Amino acid sequence: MSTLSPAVLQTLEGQAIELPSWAFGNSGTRFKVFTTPGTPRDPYEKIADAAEVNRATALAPSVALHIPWDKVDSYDDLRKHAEDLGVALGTINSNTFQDDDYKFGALTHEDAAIRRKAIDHHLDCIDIMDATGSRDLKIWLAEGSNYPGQADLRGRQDRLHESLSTIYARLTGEQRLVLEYKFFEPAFYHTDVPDWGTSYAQVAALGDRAMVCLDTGHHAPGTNIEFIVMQLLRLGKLGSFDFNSRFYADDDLIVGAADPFQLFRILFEVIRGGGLNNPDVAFMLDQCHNVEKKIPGQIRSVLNVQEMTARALIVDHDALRAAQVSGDVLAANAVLMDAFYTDIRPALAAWREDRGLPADPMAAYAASGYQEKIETDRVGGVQAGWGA
Ligand code: PSV
Ligand code: MN
Ligand code: MN
Repeated sequence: MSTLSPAVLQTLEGQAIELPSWAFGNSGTRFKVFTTPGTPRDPYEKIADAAEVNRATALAPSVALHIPWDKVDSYDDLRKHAEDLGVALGTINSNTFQDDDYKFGALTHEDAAIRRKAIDHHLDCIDIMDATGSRDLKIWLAEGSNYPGQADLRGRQDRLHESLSTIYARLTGEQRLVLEYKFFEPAFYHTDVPDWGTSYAQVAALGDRAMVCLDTGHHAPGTNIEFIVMQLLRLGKLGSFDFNSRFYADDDLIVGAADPFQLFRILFEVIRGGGLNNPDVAFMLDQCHNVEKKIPGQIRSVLNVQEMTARALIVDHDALRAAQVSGDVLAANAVLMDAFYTDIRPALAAWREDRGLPADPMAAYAASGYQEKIETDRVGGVQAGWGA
């Protein structure tokens, strides 16, 4: 059995992966939303479910909220509820993609009144951050156009800068703005923040507390995502990850399910760039569980990240460097592949037990009775927000 060194275990102990509240709501495709028994009926229940993931794994100490999907009367009260369950409220995600006014844009809109409305929504989100104690405001924009000529690409970029500057100016203390990019969808011809370069250019123009969010599902097929990770870390602008996996488009499937090797390569570059226990880099899931149970889906996800992190941590760096420097291509590749192919699951299970955690968090959750209880107690759970 492969063993993990004390240094590796210490690094793993510091790992924290934020869960998205919307992963616990019902979700689906544009064809059908399948409801899952036991689905939370309000943000309080979503947080309770997220706390179960943390209880089973000790990997998920915070929960991201999405506004207005997670609107409540008192965020102080929601914060206390989370703290009572041993978790914190994390990133606040804005939403400018479900309002008729935003059909032709929000922060980029030609009409100053609509831009103002979208900016005000973000300022409301920052008010919420003040109450929840959240550090990050995450902005993903559904803005773009479908036909060449439909929109003035340059003007929209300029207006985006202006709008983001107004939002950024409202941040205080440690608060940050993270700007997510996505290459297409819902717009198909052009998207206003389609790639890391555009996100980087926009946040660099704002200041030190504006960073890029990299969602692993938001790239064209074949994109070398780990190269982008390396570059953003090198530039000091990688603010956060949205982890998920994809086969085709923005599938939002369980991270590490479609391509565990890609996840390994990404985490290897995170470690190489000093990003793993760097507080400037937030690790988050951005997933939906359309056909599987949601809580075990989230447990599986954080375990996948932990497992690939452990494999990336056992790469023999000295051997790798020696092979790289001497130009031994195959030896260098073999060093990386040796780590990737090492089954560290038994070692991780033993380590969990040492720390008083279940060796098999999936089995422990299944045996806990929580799923049966929520399926009995909760009737009429809510949708994650898409189409709600
Ligand atoms: C839409 O693509 C999206 O999946 C983005 O990745 C956001 O992070 C998420 O929705 C929540 O707004
Ligand atoms: Mn995302
Ligand atoms: Mn997405």
